Amino acid sequence: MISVLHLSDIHMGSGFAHGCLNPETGMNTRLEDFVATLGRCVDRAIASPADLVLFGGDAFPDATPPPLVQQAFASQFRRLADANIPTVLLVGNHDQYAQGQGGASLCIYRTLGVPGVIVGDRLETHTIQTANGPVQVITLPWLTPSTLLTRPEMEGLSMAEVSQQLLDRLRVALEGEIRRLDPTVPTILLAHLMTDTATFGAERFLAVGRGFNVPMALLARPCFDYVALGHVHRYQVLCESPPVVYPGSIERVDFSEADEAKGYVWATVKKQATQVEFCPLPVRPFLTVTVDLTAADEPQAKLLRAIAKHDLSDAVVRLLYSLRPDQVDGVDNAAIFAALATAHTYTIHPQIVTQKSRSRLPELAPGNSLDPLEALQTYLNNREDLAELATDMVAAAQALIADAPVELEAASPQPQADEGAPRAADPEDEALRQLRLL
Ligand SMILES: [Mn+2]
Repeated sequence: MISVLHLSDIHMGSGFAHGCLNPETGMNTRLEDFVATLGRCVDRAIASPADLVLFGGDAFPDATPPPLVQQAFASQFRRLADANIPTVLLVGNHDQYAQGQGGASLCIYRTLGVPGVIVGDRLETHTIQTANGPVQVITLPWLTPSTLLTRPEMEGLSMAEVSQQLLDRLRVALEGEIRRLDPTVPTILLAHLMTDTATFGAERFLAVGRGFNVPMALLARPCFDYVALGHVHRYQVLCESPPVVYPGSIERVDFSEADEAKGYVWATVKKQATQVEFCPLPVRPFLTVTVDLTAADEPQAKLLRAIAKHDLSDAVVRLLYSLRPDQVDGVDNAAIFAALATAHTYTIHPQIVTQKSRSRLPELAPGNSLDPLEALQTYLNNREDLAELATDMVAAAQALIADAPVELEAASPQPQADEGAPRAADPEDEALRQLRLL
């Protein structure tokens, strides 16, 4: 029986907008959160101890983390090396350069020859000697079309055809690894991918349209005693036998993960009899307070009451409230700031509700849901001045949605209260400016 600590999607260095500067350390508090949480995983691996640590990929937001972040990450994994706990670092999509081969942010550990650290940047089987016997780990990093196909091979193919070709090649390559396995030794598949049955999380916003789905039939096979996955940020068990598990991200990357438990998986790996346990980590709460003031006689009092209902201490808070233009004078920002003061950090997002914006585009009201292209088309139908550009805009949007290497993370997913240049003539902006939030 081999004890395995399986964690994934660390994304260290992301979400700085949700933190603040710690004056004592000079570091962003969210970086400190991520380091502390990773530290708790390493503490457990050393204390129990684990025979093996598997990291499922996505160490940083991109392949070129700043030295401070790289160092914070390395100093935690160094503790595993010092404790003689073998560790496999798998390369996820965020760890790869958008162009070219190799050079992933994690390859430095192989270059330096860190004892006991294996970098999984290609499909390969590693036989690892642990304190409780040998284990075989097949590493399957994030695949892009260029990993398995040359440019001439892809020419003229649709995205669906490229995905099919990729899957065919993956199937053959994986079969080759499986045939060389020693059937008497427990085997783990460690892979960074999206399966066809996973529930989506924030990862789909972080990397749009670059991947393809791997069918569960390719993963949930008796030759594997445990399938350790990375990429999806929400913890989930996709198959019981063998266990196929996403441990999820270890910290909340953004508000879309507000309600998810965060943690790692402790697996006791045995031939045909692996047991898994999810171990939650105490991570910082993300809290959204939503208030509709449009029908309130005393908007300020209602707003403060709504805030008071929540325990804000140490939380990353966002306050969303809607009000009519004539209520703007009834809101005192200083009192709101004071009411939010116990939060770790907060952002305020007032929305002015006017008859004009309601009647203008009823199709885009909050109650309706349209896919992005329909929403764009609806918008364009209402903008005669953009008629000449409309076809190009729709085509560009289709291209973006289908295949563009667009990293949405650079753009803040939540509009910040102090963001954006005010447009002079808009009465809504004028009202917002009165709230001193533009
Ligand atoms: Mn990923």
